[in-house]
Amino acid sequence: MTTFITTPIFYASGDPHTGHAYSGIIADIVHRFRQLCGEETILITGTDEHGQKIAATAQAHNTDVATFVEDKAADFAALWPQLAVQPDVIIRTTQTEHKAHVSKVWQTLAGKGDIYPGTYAGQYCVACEQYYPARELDGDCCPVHKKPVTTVEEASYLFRLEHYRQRLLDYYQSHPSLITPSHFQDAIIEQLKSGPLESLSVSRVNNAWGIRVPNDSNHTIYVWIDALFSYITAIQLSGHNSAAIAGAVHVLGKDILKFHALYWPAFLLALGLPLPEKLVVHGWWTIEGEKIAKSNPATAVNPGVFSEQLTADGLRYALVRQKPLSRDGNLALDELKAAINADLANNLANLVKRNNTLVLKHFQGELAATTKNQLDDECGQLLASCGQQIEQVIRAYRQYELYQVTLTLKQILDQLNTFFHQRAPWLLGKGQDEQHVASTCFVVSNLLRHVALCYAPITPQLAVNILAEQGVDLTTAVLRSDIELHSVSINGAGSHFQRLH
Ligand code: ME8
Repeated sequence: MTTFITTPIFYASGDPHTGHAYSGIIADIVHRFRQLCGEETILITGTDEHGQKIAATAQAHNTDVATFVEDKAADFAALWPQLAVQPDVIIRTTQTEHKAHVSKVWQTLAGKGDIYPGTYAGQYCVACEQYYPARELDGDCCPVHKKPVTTVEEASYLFRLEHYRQRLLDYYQSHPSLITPSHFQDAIIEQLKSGPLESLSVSRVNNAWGIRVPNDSNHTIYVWIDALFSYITAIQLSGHNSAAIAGAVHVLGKDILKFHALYWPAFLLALGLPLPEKLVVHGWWTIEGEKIAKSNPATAVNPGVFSEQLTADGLRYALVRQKPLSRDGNLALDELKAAINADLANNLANLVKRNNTLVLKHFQGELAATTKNQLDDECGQLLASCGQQIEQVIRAYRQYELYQVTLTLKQILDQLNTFFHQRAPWLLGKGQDEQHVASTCFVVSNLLRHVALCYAPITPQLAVNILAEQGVDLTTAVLRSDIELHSVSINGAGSHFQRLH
């Protein structure tokens, strides 16, 4: 079965920032990990290009809205290569195929009576493109943007969310790890248990920039219906049918949990479609304590700038190394640099270079295969302990615990460095015999090959370079949890990661 890893589709109302980059990087890491395990995955990202907010922003820039979203979509598309994020499908909600798909979805839902005409009155935040119940407001302000909401009462089509409440509850209760981390799932279950769900307003009368409601051109379809179904449009564009949504892993920020955990599965149930495999929910990055947001220019640094300063590998690594996925974290450049220098430059790249230099110098790059039984006890112990830790790394990847992945990889490298120093293979002929040195470098080389594979989803370029020196092609390599001991053939000893200043 194909797995579809998705990022949120980002509003084409501003420049990409590091919060967007983070979602893209997480999704790309999951995608690369699964591919490395031999699974078939497709990475989907895109831009959310309709709605009142985008039309107003384009107007404020004195730009025609179609041109405005075209430019923003191009900015997002240009960002991904700078971050080594490799999407297979970039979906735009202004695409013809998508608009036709959403109209069809609407007709099906309206035909079943799940969508019906009515009126809606409530407190609306234009920046979020959503109504807020009074209990979620911060005074009279939106809890996300901290800006006053507007009271809106207007004709609207409504979606009968309550009709699906029990089925949603049953589904979540019988699939306890659908949302990770689990406390987000607990919160959704509580909300589903707490009483009837209000019907959801799913059209707007005062917004011309959107997909028209079929047979009622006064209304446009609510941007969130439009946006969520882009996941399925993208699946269709990749040659699969809508039911393949069952294999979706949605990566998203906690700000948009409700849309993905309540509305999205309700729409899917209404259409008789299966529900996604997983929601991976992450926390927010702040800069000097302020949430990174396009509405706050001081925080909205282009992630391409960070990538230039830290390298794409460095930025990717630091973002997953600095905090557990679901927590919020503060982005401080000097802290990121310190972690990158300690872990990637010193602990990993430096060890690779020292080991490879010795193998080239003393063994012409070649070390014959040896079985575990032929190795001394110290080597055996190291292999056993690193083997267990590599299993932990793979398990953590599978559970989307990328922070744990980096911690365990760091522990492995600490062990490898300690082993290398204690065995002092550079003292060949000065106290260390050839057998001792050969087995030291043999074990270290083999473990570094596994370690580089484990790093590959996070730091792809660094992994490619390290593996190339062992003659391994990352595109055909498969990550397995058991340690295989191969003969070693080293063809270089480059400096793969320069310290950052
Ligand atoms: O919500 N830290 O788009 P959006 C971490 N179009 N991640 C952040 C972040 C931060 N400070 N700020 C934003 C939308 N993000 C809708 C989505 S999906 C069908 C429609 C990330 O441009 C995070 O993933 O406002 C968040 O959920 C997303 O960007 C919001 O992007």
